[in-house]
Amino acid sequence: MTVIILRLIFLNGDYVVTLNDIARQGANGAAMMPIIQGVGRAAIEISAVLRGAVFRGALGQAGAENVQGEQQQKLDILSDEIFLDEMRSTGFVCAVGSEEQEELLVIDEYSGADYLVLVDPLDGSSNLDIDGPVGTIFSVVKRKTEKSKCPHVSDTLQSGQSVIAAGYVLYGPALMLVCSVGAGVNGYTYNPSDARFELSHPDIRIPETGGYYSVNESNADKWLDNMGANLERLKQETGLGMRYVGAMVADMHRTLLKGGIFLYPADDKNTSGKLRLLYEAIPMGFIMEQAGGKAMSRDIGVLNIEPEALHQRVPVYFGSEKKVNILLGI
Ligand code: P6P
Repeated sequence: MTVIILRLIFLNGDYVVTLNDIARQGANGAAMMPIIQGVGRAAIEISAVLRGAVFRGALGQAGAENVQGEQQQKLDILSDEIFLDEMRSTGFVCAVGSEEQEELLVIDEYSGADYLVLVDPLDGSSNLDIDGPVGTIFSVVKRKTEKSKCPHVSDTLQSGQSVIAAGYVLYGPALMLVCSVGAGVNGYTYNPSDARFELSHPDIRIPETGGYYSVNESNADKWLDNMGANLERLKQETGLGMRYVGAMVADMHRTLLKGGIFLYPADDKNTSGKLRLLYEAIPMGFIMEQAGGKAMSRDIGVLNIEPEALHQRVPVYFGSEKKVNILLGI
């Protein structure tokens, strides 16, 4: 209490809520706060690298493919390294499963720690060359293997029901960190004058009305699961406008704040969908449901899918419950 009083004195009476407040949220806040603080440090470092990238020739492709068969951007690799380093610095993470790494990355110095983090370090990185928004997506699960044993990829194969914390960083005009430890969703914006994240969007709830539908409609003629007809029904019944950035974090953040629906259906090229279950669909689905929305994948809640592989892909339909139900005809 003394610390708070001192702050009130020195910050002309305004008590500022920072990421430290997470320690008071729900049953898992105290355990998750150090890890989310680590995500915040990584976000600040990655943001600085992105803003100076053009001057250091760091934009563009790295000349290698990731396990997804996608061209890696130089900044994908650098962001992955920064994120891993900050997870190591927390002392609470034993391993990281990353979009940019084929295998699970064990943090040797902390292989006995309790938690694993799944991450897409730089989501939507194809937007970088046009100075578009990109993001980092993460989720945290507790290990299943004994602490005396080496963490194993099977530790990551847990459904969204086992997620302890999840969230995303949005590198936009402002630097934002939106996260949940299972007690609702809060948005924090980096305040450069105080050099820290401060609560800017308390208790985010997806609006039931309004918003947009957000999908890459150029794939419509290839969609599976009758999604072409389903989307036409949604458009007819709701009259929603369309917005699409091509970076999941930006499209989902707009859906969360303005309402509507984000979808990436399976198609005859990506018959299981394009987005990755463990470090895109589950964390973003967790956030969507914590914000009062609905997160489906075909006919099952995305948080109920039992993962079978680290880089498994799934179709996603995430948004306000009413819009998801209209899309799926339920
Ligand atoms: P498309 C970015 O590459 C990503 O993984 C997501 O961030 C985004 O939602 C999706 O792919 C965009 O895919 O095929 O529309 O470019």
